[in-house]
Amino acid sequence: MSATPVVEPISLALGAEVRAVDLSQELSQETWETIRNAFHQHSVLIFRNQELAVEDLSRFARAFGEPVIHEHLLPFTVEGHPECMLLHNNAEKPPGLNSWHTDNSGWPRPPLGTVLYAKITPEIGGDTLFSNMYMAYEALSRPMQELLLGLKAVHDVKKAFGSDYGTLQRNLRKKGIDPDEHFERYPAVEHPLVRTHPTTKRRALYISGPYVTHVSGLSPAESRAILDFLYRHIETNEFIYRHKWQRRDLVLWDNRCTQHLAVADYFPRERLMHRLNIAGEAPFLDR
Ligand SMILES: O=C(O)CCC(=O)C(=O)O
Ligand SMILES: [Fe+2]
Repeated sequence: MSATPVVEPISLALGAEVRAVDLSQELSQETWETIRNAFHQHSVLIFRNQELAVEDLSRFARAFGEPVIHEHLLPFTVEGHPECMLLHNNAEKPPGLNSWHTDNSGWPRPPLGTVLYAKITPEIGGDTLFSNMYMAYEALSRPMQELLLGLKAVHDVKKAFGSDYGTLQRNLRKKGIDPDEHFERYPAVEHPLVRTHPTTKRRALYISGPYVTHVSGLSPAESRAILDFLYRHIETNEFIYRHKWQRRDLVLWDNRCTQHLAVADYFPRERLMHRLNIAGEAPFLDR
């Protein structure tokens, strides 16, 4: 029998720490319900000091949905666990991710959530920032909300894995995968700029800088102006929680209503994370 977890908000924007739970153990249905409810309420969950094997991480992810196996990331997964990616940076592999995004928005059905587990953390640096996209939407004026509700953005995997993700490109080439050829197979997709969260039913702003090429139906100048405004808007301090990692932290975030940014400030120190994506559905807007 597991004790009832304690859920404590960790910032006014989003995020809660979940205490008194050991994720290496079998948890009761009630405990999972508490965790799932906390996830929907706080969008980012933090579990400190968890000693977890890859099997434990997979079981955790499965409590929310099916773990995603990414073809292009197979060379960077734990052997025997194609669902568990390795994010490893050190003196030979400088950190590359350094921009706000929501994961894999260039796919028709982006993952609903991501699990990140800290194996090795630099003594200082390597924080991850999270921004609340419900707040970002709700803070807009009514006319701006009305405008965005009628718009869709084009998300393209080829854009994300071009210039913005130079490190991944290089690493793929090292593994014998030609990124241009590989990503040619993925057509660009259109997603609403504002999406309804399928569980909470709340509306959230849905953009992702590395993937978005333009807003459909606008002139290039209009699209640029709206996107520039929104990219600045999501960086509003009041929407943000900044996570300082400790070894054995597990963080789960909701890609449907948050964005995140991994600060690439710790070179040449080492940072190693285990990462899983949880399958999601096509973004939609209920009007
Ligand atoms: O390494 C991090 O803190 C987050 C990296 C990231 O963007 C991700 O895992 O999706
Ligand atoms: Fe990410």
